Amino acid sequence: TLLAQDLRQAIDKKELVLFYQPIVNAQHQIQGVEALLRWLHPQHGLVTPDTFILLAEEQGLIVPIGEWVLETACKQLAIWQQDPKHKALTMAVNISVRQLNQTNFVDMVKQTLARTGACSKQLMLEITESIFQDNVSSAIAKMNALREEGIRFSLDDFGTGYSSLTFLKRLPIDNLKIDKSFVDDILDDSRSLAIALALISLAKDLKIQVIAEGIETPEQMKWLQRNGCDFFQGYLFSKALHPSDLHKVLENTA
Ligand code: G
Ligand code: G
Ligand code: MN
Ligand code: NA
Repeated sequence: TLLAQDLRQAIDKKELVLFYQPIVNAQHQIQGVEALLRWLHPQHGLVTPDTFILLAEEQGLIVPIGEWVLETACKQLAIWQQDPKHKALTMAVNISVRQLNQTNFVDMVKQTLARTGACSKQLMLEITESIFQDNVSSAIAKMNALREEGIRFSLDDFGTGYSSLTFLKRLPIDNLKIDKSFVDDILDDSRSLAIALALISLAKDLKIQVIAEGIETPEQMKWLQRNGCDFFQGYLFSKALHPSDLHKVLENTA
């Protein structure tokens, strides 16, 4: 079992690692990456976040861990920006609702950008529908403050949570990420297909770009592309990679 005490020390012991999953356009060119956290645990090996993010949230550790994630991702972004081949890449970072609820969230993000020298226009913050359970107005105010700085927002895991279309209309987001659970079924299940089509059409009407996640087959890719998705992410292109492996991929494709 994973222990809170160990997680508390994981940052200092440098056991946390950010992996990066490429996000591609319709021509399969890498436009950016999503940062995905891993814990290189001394006993359990590489642990994925679905098993420890909840622990981190319960223990109040998601705030310091989230700050480490943002800092690390922005440092990587700043390095790419020095390189003519990679300077257009975007960096997407998952933000827990508990982080967004911190009163200093806006300042923390601005300070991290200033400290690392990363360009705000290439940072995307991914939030989930769980923000609808809390103070939505306050979340929207923070999002607007950060969007004034050039930062963009994506709504992640869309369709799996509690959001209503009314909220979607109010939310200042730039991208909608269609959840893997819909992508899995589009070719076999007429209901998933109908929902995916409705989401894409709604996003278009709201002038929001659509990123499809969890794409595993060329058939899924073809369908999503034909039906108006803008960006694509999934094992068909690449899993999340260790920074050194991502570096090799970028060098070979740019
Ligand atoms: O990386 P996947 O492979 O295992 O991620 C599992 C879940 O953990 C996803 O829901 C993803 O959004 C979440 N996650 C990954 N990295 C981070 C992170 O840095 N912060 C937060 N809050 N969630 C993350
Ligand atoms: O919730 P969020 O969308 O942030 O989490 C992304 C999660 O989905 C990560 O755990 C990531 O490793 C996983 N993932 C990304 N692409 C694929 C895919 O094509 N297939 C599967 N099974 N998982 C994927
Ligand atoms: Mn995500
Ligand atoms: Na998702």
